[in-house]
Amino acid sequence: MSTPVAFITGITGQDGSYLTELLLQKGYVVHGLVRRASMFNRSRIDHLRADATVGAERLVLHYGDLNDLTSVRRLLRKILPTEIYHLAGQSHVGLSFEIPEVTCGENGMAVLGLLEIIRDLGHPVRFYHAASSEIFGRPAQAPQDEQTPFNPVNPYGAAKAFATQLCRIYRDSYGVYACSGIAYNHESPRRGENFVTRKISRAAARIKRGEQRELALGNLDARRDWGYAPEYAEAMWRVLQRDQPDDFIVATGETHSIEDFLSAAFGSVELDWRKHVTFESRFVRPAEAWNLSGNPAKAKKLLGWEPATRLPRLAELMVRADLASLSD
Ligand code: G4F
Repeated sequence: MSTPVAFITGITGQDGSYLTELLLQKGYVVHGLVRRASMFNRSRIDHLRADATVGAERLVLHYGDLNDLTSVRRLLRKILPTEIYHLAGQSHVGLSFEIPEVTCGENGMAVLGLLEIIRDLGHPVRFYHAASSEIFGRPAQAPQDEQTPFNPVNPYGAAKAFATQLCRIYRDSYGVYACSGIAYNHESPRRGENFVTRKISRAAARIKRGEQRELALGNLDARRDWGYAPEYAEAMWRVLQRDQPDDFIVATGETHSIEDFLSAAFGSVELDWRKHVTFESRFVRPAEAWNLSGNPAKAKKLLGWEPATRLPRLAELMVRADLASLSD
């Protein structure tokens, strides 16, 4: 069997880095798209680039941008990957209210552009689209499954809903192998510092070490279905290993409030979060999604995928990693 070749957009992000580790372990050659910036932002994959057992020919980075799909088309024609994982794009929901055009361009129109490239490629390739629970916004039913109607409440969710529907359309109309993994929140020590879980784990560690006193947050009543990111990277890979393309909910099925996460994180270092958390209105969004909890039954049945890590363990492992990085 020939060596599988993956192309990952968003390779330097949390999910991209875990997926790259997984695919390299499985013997893939991995090509990653990297956006040029004046500062390097590759810390999540530096350990892989430094790993002599991986080698420059098995992990190849290319400069490119979702706003320049002609260059992406050229790259894909040259690389001819067997699998494309599209993980890149503005991923902060709150920020999507501030920069809606960038958000919709990167999370919506870029997917359309990639589907068009794949349609013309003349080479069999499987496409994974990183969809989100935000497509459901304020759903009428909980938990949600693959049939739940879309009802996004922010520009990010609207762009993801548009892209998810386009994957279905290209699959049904042109036979493109395109799948959406409808992932609920997934966290890890590699999570960006402006997402609520990492903000909390970092603050708990810093407060414990005497480096911070307070943590300013927005809406504490919000509830989320939080899983562990490396397990979600495994689900992404499994989605593309089936003969027929399809969409899958990737979730734990359990929801918790921000207060629950605070209790677990601060409690793991014997701190009382109520003594440290303050409210800041700028972190409250113009509209909040609610009722988001995913039913992963289809992924369990057809992919053999099941989440293992949940709260409070998830919060504890994040705090422990932040404490360790503070003592480095
Ligand atoms: O951590 P968050 O910013 O994640 P959010 O908005 O749920 O989005 C994440 O998960 C989605 C999957 O369901 C992804 F599609 C998306 O790309 C991203 O990865 O916020 C979680 C909740 C929200 O309800 C927010 O209002 O936490 C609340 N929150 C309260 N205080 C805060 C804060 N969120 C942030 N980021 N910062 C706060 O200070």
